[in-house]
Amino acid sequence: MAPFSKVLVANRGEIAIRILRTLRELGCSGVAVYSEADRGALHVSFADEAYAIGPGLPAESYLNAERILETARRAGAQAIHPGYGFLAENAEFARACEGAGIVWIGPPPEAIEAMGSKIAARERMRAAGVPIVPGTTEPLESAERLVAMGEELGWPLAIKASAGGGGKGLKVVRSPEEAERALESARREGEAYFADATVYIERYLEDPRHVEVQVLADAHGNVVHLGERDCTIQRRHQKLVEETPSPAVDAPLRERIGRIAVDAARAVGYRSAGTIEGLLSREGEYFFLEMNTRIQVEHTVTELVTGLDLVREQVLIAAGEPLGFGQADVRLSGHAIECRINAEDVAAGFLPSPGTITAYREPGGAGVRVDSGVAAGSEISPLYDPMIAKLCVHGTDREHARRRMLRALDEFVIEGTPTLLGFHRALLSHPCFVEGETCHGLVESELLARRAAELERPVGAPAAAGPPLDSRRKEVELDGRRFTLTLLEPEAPWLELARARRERVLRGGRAGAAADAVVSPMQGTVLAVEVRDGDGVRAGQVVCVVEAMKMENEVHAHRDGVVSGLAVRVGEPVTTGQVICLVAQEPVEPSASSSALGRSG
Ligand code: MV4
Repeated sequence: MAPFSKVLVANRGEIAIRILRTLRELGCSGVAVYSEADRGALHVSFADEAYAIGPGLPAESYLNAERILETARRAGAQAIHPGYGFLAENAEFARACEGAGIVWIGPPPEAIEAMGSKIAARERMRAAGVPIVPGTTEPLESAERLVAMGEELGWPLAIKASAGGGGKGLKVVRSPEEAERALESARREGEAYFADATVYIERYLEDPRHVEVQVLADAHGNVVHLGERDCTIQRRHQKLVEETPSPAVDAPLRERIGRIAVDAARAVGYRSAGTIEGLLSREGEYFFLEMNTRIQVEHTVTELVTGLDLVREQVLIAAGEPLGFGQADVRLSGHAIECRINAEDVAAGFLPSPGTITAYREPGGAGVRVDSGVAAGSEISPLYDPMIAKLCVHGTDREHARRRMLRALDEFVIEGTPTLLGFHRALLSHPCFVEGETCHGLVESELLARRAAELERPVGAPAAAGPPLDSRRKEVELDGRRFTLTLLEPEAPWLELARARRERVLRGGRAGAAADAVVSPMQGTVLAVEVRDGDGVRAGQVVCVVEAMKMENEVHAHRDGVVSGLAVRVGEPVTTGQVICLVAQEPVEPSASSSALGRSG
């Protein structure tokens, strides 16, 4: 018997498809919804029925609670699965579903709320005996209090937004001098993104691992954990690679953090699939960070080592069924790794690069799983997350899985937009990853970006250096044996011009001033301007703060000098490559060199 006759999936892309697949296996009819921009999207054709939820801003369609509920009623759906993002952690929507007699395939709204405020969640966990990172469990009111906490706990400290999560709004404060400015910035960010300037303090742990524990809880008081996922490899709090088991967790530690996760879930009366996020310090201490009250992007690696279908478990739990197994039945087998294949340009600082996928072929074979929402001809829209696919592999041990991932990355063909395929090839073959270290700093490094660019090219194509050559590959048979030839021909003359123009744009567009120009590395809005014309600045000093992708990004002076031509104001938009100001190196007389920059302090 199917647990529900019909279920609406309030999401798009790979996760909508992933949920629709499970619904099909369960014998439930699957209903898709789609925005105007997603009329031709793949998830629509995976469903038994599909409904438009435009008009309105396409990005906001999947956030339109009323419209989605109305669609569920119209379609006769008995339940709604929210996937991740959008309405997944919206307690009000969960309540509205239940109020409308539609089953919410997710946790109780009270559990979402309890974990929504990070400060309240910390207090709740502390009271339940769950270890939290040392710091405050009430709002931070002043820079003086921050300085006092630094004296008590030791520097550095972390300031975090109570309404945030996933590291959004995290500021590191390394000394009392930085307190005021960091607090101001953290508050501004909290206000801008969550309409809540409430912040709190934690001791800042150096070089920690991000280790999270998957839990499942049913409506009958059964709670089990399914082991951990190591998500240490991230960039600007965006996870890039996840794996299980963690290279830093052995069986006794797994049992300990598993128990912590089960305690945390019980403390908020949890039900459904959820994740306890934590930090594992170099000394082996484990601290609760926050709980994700949803199915996560990286749940797939847990599925590979447990053999479970977590979405199936969510649906059955929502239908009131008890878990069909206990903790002792959970067997973790082998090692799984996930690489997120995003449409991002590593060379341009992981800039999202929407566009049309012109060619697409997924890898396959033993131990390979691809979850994707695209095919050849699909548009990667600038309105949504630029993730093209999740590439997961399963092997007998970590090294087996790593090599299998490298093989699968080589099989993956995606053309039309830059992707992270080259980045993952570079990262997974780096000794740091091979050794299972934290790789902090490596992800951002110029070295890896260069290596990634080399590995993005088709196999056999020349790297940089030498005269520009256009390469084309050709399959030939020579005396009955197959060869792949790489034809190296001079590139078309216009390509040189196009490249020169691109470089000019990147430098700020004004040839003479190019070396002086501080340019915006991204499109966004100016949140703060920290310098004035005539100011002396040091290399690395903050010139302005640009908000993009809901994150604050500091734009720094690239060298010592004096500011002129300041061309931005608070609240104004800036585009990628736009000149923010010039930092000219003044002719410095030998005797006056130490005072030439006097005003920068
Ligand atoms: C921290 C931290 C150090 N100390 N909190 C939080 C969410 C996650 N996305 C990053 N977070 C961090 N919180 C304290 N008190 C360092 C990070 C962090 C991090 C942690 C593990 C692995 C990679 C990381 C990358 C950046 C920041």
